[in-house]
Amino acid sequence: MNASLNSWVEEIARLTKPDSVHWCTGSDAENSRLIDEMLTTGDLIKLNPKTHPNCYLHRSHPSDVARVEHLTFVCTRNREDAGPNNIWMDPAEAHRKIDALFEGSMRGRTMYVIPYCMGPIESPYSRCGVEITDSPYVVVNMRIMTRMGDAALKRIEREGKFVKGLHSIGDLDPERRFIMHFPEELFIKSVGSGYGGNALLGKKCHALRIASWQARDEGWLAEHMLIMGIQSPEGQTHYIAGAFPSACGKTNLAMLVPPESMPGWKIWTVGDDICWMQIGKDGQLRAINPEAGYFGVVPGTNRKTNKNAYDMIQRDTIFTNVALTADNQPWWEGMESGTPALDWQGKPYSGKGAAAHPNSRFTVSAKQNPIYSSLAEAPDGVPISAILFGGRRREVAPLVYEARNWTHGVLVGAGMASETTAAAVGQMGVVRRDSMAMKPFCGYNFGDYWQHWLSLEGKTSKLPRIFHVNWFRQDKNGKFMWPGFGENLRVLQWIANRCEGKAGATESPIGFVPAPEDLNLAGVDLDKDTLNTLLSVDVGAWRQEIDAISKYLDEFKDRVPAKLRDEQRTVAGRLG
Ligand code: GTP
Ligand code: SPV
Ligand code: MN
Repeated sequence: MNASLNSWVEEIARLTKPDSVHWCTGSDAENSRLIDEMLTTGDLIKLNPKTHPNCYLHRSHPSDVARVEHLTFVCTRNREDAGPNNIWMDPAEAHRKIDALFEGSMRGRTMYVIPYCMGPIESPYSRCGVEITDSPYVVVNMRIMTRMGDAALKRIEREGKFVKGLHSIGDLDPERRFIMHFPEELFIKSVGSGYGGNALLGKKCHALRIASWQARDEGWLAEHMLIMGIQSPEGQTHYIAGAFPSACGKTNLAMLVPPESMPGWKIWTVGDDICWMQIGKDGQLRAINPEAGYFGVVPGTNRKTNKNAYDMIQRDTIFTNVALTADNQPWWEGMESGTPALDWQGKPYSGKGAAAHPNSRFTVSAKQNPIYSSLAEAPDGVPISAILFGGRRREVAPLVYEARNWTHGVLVGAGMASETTAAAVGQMGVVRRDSMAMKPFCGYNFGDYWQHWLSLEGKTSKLPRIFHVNWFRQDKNGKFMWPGFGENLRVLQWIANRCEGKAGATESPIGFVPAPEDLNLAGVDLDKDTLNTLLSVDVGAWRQEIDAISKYLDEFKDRVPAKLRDEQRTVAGRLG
């Protein structure tokens, strides 16, 4: 047994005073026992076994349904290292404050020790962690989302290095809820929330906030990106990584079902939320998915929007905060059949408002995905041909455009903006800057992060091309102008062809935009005017956009790379 791990576990037990300590092995028997316990306590409700075998519903506390960015801290010795993109607290003060809440917080409960590996156990790109928690819901979710248990513990014992995560649900009072990161100590402390991104510490806390810090030091990237393979009818496959903010379409794009009018095209999912990339020996940027499952947005998922996702969650799935039908089937907005009897809080559904919480989620093993890539567990990852940045923009951003070069692409990512969604507590539908979809997840100063992105250009000549996409343009009646979902493949086809130098484009002040005839639109229901609007660049609106980006860069003061500043001025100059 690893001595430092053991003494840390003992130290935490002395602080939190649990009734007992359980080291998780990840076995089936352990999982069944935890589920049975939660069925007894009411933490889980068994769903209809005839329609949804081995599926469960968890209802979280009504004040605990999403990430809490205003209660999420990055605690670095030097305040500037956390940057204006994070809320900072002095590490000593942060430890004092949060340890007071951990004091005796596990009394009467079991303390679970979860060794886990982010990434395939055998991959050199993978990194391990240990989460200590008093929540059995966290244990069963971590078992789906990570490689959890004995195999991970072996790797930890061999390597000696791991990220520490301490979690307690505390009393669930938002006044005593904090998610704290100590990147210099590889330490995470989270108290007062049982919700996914706040409590499953392997995910956003480790694989993004801590990992992004490690990645900068070690020369790689930890990103909020999907990874997918797109295979043409000729059999050529390109791997694409895409950064869209929370609840902006990563899972759906990664599991895309090709439209009937595009026979022969195939999509393969490598990952749907997090992507770790390193420059491989071949000079290519290679990506792994550090996760083993999906913690996906439920509302909107149906046979038409995403049959793969819909089919995947009919068995062996944990649902959080969905509604229930009279015969105990899960129900959510966008479901095409059934009627909700109980809302997400378990109250009789009144017919007013949403029955399922807009941020209700499914947790499911990636192995249940019908299009799980055969290379998803490859130790060396997959080579990335293109990087997509995208947001939810009802106006301004065209359907797709390509950056001129790497530096311009980094500016496109840095300047990204998107409307806020239900994935985090706060106002919805407000446009905010969300660089590389990492605003809530970058564990250090964005200025340094952009510099890190720029620096990759000096390390290889084989970097991917960079594109920006927007599926969310709206007309004056608020209707989405682009059909989205499976039809997004038409944009991916253009992107794949651009990577091969085979597709046309028109140069605009913001980059290369396809003309209508450059896209394969056979079989899509779209009128000419709508298409022209989707592919147009409104120079006036973009002047305002580049001004807004310039002001945004100002917030990062002297940490803004001069090269990024120059690039922003170049684009402003092109817009006139
Ligand atoms: P996180 O798990 O929060 O990081 O989100 P995500 O980026 O994986 O988002 P997801 O794919 O779950 O999509 C969120 C919402 O956007 C769902 O309600 C989808 O139905 C909707 N959505 C996804 N793709 C499209 C699209 O192409 N067009 C439209 N109109 N909606 C979409
Ligand atoms: C997100 O909010 O981007 C998610 C869900 O993927 S959570 O794991 O809660 O962060
Ligand atoms: Mn996410």
